[in-house]
Amino acid sequence: MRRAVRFVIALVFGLGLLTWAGSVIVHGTTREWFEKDVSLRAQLAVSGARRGLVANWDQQHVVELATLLSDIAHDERIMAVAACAADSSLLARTRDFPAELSCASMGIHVRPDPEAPAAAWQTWNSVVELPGGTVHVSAIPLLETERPLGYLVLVHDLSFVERRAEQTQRYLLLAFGFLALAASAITVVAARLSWRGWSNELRRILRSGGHRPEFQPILRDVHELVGRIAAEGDAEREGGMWTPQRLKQTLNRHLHGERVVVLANREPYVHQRAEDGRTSVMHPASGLVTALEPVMRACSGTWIAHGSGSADREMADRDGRLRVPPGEESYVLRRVWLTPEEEQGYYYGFSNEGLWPLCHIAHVRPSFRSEDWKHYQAVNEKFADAVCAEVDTDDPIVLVQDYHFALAPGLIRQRLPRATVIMFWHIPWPSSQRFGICPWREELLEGMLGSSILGFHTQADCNNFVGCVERFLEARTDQEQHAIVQHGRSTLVRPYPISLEWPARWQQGALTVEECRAGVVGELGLAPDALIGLGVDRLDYTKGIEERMLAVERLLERFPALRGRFTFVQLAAPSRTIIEQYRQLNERVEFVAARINERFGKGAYRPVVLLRAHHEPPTVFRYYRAAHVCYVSSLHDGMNLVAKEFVSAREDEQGVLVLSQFTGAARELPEALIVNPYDLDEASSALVAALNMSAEEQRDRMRAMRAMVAEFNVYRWAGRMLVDASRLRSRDRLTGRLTDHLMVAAGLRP
Ligand code: ADQ
Repeated sequence: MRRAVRFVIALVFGLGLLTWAGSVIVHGTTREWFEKDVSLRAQLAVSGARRGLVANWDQQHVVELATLLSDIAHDERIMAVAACAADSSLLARTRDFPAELSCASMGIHVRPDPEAPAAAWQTWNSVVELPGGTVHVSAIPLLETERPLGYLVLVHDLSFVERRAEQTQRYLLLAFGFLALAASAITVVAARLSWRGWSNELRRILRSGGHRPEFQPILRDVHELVGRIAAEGDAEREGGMWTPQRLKQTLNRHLHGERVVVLANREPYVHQRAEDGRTSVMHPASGLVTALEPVMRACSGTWIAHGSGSADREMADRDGRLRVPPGEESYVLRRVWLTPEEEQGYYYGFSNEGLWPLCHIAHVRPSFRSEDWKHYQAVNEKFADAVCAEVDTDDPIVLVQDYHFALAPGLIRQRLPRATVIMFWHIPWPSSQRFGICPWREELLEGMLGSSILGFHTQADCNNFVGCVERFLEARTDQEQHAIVQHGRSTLVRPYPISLEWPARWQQGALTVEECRAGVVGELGLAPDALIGLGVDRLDYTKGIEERMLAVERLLERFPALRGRFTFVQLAAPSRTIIEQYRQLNERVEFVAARINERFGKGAYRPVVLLRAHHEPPTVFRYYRAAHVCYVSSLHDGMNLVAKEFVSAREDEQGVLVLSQFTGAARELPEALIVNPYDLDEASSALVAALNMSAEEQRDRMRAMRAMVAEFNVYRWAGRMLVDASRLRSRDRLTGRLTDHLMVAAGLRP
């Protein structure tokens, strides 16, 4: 309270000072305006009477002249008027003309040089202090064609100007005073109603109401909620970069350090047995793993996934568990085993031949088979059971990942009604028209609405999802909360654009850009001054690899100077190779690469180097650093982390990103050269522009993109979802408690 009083006193004093300064300025200004006004009126009065004045302007007509002057003086503000001849003798004057003023004293101002021509005569205005008060005097020449007849002196009473200025000043003081009081009052009220003030106030109320024992449990929850909201406000205000430590703190602060359970099809570490019998660990080529693994290292908990590696079973315990990352062991990997039939139906069939093409506009027709659907349902059940086996509370936090598990949120909700389920959909969500072709569209939507929070990369994906729910389900959309309400439960639908850890783990101890480039040049047998283009993808038809090759072909057609100098290196990890469309893509990409090499290759020079293999992250990182330009040409992509990885690898602030407009990343990285990958002329123009771009422009663009990826990194992505989840948990706990108490009070529950 004392602080508030001090603040108000300071505010009033400050505003008072301002008011005083303001009123002085306003007084001067209003007075100036009034004087200008008076001068103008004098001019008008003279010109109105001009004809009569000219006709009677001599000693013979002094009576008529005096009458004319009296007429002019009828204006309430003109005190007196005098007519002076050209030689400054008095012709006539009104009765009240001040004796202190004479024609001679005015004349020298009207005609400073008596020899000067008539045109040089000038009107003179001045404020004069007289014993009776301040007056304004205007001496206005009277000319007849070019002949100066003399001048009129008009005396204005200025006391009204003073009166007006004082009145204005008074109103102004009043207005400022009122404003000061209102601002103080609003500030005090706002301060008291701010989060902190509000929470303190509520705490005070709670303390005073806390003597009733039946309210103790609910009050405890309200206390906790209020405290948490205040803490969240503090955290938001803290701002700054999201780091693993901050994510961990967020988890501790908001979720009491609860363990997070991740459910994803892909495991972060795959154990493979080579032909020579040795076991190795592989990091799969997957955007989901790239993003989520650093989050799990920061949060700890359990990652449940399909154990797909040939040596996975022997590296895990009886229950399929092991601690990872190897050597660091900060979280548990729980492997779930699938039969070949389950893998075929759930993974290759329904997920990758049905949902994947359904969600991507890449001109591949989705296939929906009921046997695949049955496997999909059964595997979702199996994983939901695994989640329940891994959790140690009845309200765990479960992060369900991607299109392989659309049914899992609903199944987990059935088993653990109080769980907080966050589902993140890593690929685009189609329009309702497109989604409508799926025979099990309602079941999929119902399953997903088992989530507490449903996240997509972009707002457009969220809108499409909400559109599908509105079209195919009976559910209410809560526009304000961005939520869907069904069966009395609500699911928040929000965009959380995914990103990378920052700085990249592989940066530590990495070779310099020059060393990386020299290494790649040597390895691939390129010319020392070679210009290197780069593509990095799973071999997937959504990534537009074929279109990328065609753009390179067009580039070499249009710009012959690049032949022999430009090489495009494509790292392509084989993916889903048992699916026919993927096999066909593989062949087409190989065919186009071979054709380009045949057309433009010469001697040892090959314009396209196709490295069809999985590469471990440090190798991919080395290629990013070696490249002059990285081309991401997806036909449709939820986000695309390759674009962000290229940016994160270039702390030298050089290198150009050419990016498809059909990626989620294009919305976040407008400094890339954004292209339509289907338009080969546009894409090849962008490639040549990238290769010719000045070092300064490269630096400016790369710097802006790096700032973006650094700030909106993957810790922030996870942190925002977890903070939203903690708010929901607090709210649900509170409403749950409240319902319990009301039921007890109504005698419906003992
Ligand atoms: P993906 O379709 O897997 O991800 P993307 O985001 O580009 O696509 O991530 C690919 C990852 O695989 C990158 O980390 C990349 O380094 C790695 N990779 C690619 N080729 C490789 C190779 N030859 N060898 C080794 N590693 C390779 C899905 C969605 C995306 C979304 C992510 C994350 O399709 O739109 O960005 O999930 O949500």
